[in-house]
Amino acid sequence: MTEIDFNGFRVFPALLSRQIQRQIVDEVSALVSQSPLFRPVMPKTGAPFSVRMSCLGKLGWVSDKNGYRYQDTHPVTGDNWPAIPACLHNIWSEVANYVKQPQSCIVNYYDGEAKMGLHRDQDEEDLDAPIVSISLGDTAIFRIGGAERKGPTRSIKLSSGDVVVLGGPSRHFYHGIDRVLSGSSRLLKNGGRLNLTLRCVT
Ligand code: MD6
Ligand code: FE
Repeated sequence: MTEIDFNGFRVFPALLSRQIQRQIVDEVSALVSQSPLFRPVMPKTGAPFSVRMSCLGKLGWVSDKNGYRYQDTHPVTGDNWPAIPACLHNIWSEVANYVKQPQSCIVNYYDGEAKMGLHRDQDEEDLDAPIVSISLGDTAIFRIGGAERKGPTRSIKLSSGDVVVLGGPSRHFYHGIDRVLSGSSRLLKNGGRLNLTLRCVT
């Protein structure tokens, strides 16, 4: 079922069963313990992000004083990123409607205070491929606008188990997280929200 579908922006509310959500959290938590969450900083200003992040797959996205980019190693450990688990490839196959499989999964963790400013994802070379986003844990207030930063936006609640696809024109739309509703889910042991975004990069 898709509740919202415009310009290739699709929301699949509660696509993932509680059992699958738990399986994903268990598998991703084990991988993130080898490839720990780090706090990126903004290029130029060096201001820290409020989210902490890690990545899975051949390529991971990093942000530091040198800019935004994809690279094949973790910026702190220097190790390659762990592989994307099969359960995430399966979700991509179910909703992405794209010939390739994702090469990268960005793992974002939001504690009570974390949010993410309005941005577009433009560091991928394959700008035709959709991005698939999986929400786990506390509910987030997601904001989506259009191709221009100044245009109108709407806000959508994303709950644990919801899956979003940014495909077609919406692949280039501004979006962000206004805030996370602390304590709204009991999925994650320590609370907070986990967001997984699957991408094709090259
Ligand atoms: C988040 N998501 O849900 C942030 N980017 O925590 C994103 O920034 C995002 O949901 C590209 C495509 C889908 C997304
Ligand atoms: Fe994004």
